[in-house]
Amino acid sequence: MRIRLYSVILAALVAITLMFAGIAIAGEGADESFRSMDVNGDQMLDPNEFAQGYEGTSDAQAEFDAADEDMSGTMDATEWAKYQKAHGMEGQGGSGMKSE
Ligand SMILES: [Ca+2]
Repeated sequence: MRIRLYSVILAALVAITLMFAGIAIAGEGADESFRSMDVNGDQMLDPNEFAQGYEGTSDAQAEFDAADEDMSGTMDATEWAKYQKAHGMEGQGGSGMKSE
């Protein structure tokens, strides 16, 4: 009986550990520039966060709206990655691999 209880607790601990590992991996997977712009750490860029990190010359809000493909009012890491790619910013300022 006692052994059975321990194995249940052990299984729960393993599940919790895996859950946190998954969260850590997801965080690491996000682009470094995205994470640095995501001031409040909610894994989304809002227009203010984007404007703060934006270094271009055109209107930041217009750029944000263009990048916000699903018009959700926030930019996720995928939309940010596409935006960077479209603007030749891929891997800039990050730890990405350089080709030669
Ligand atoms: Ca955010």
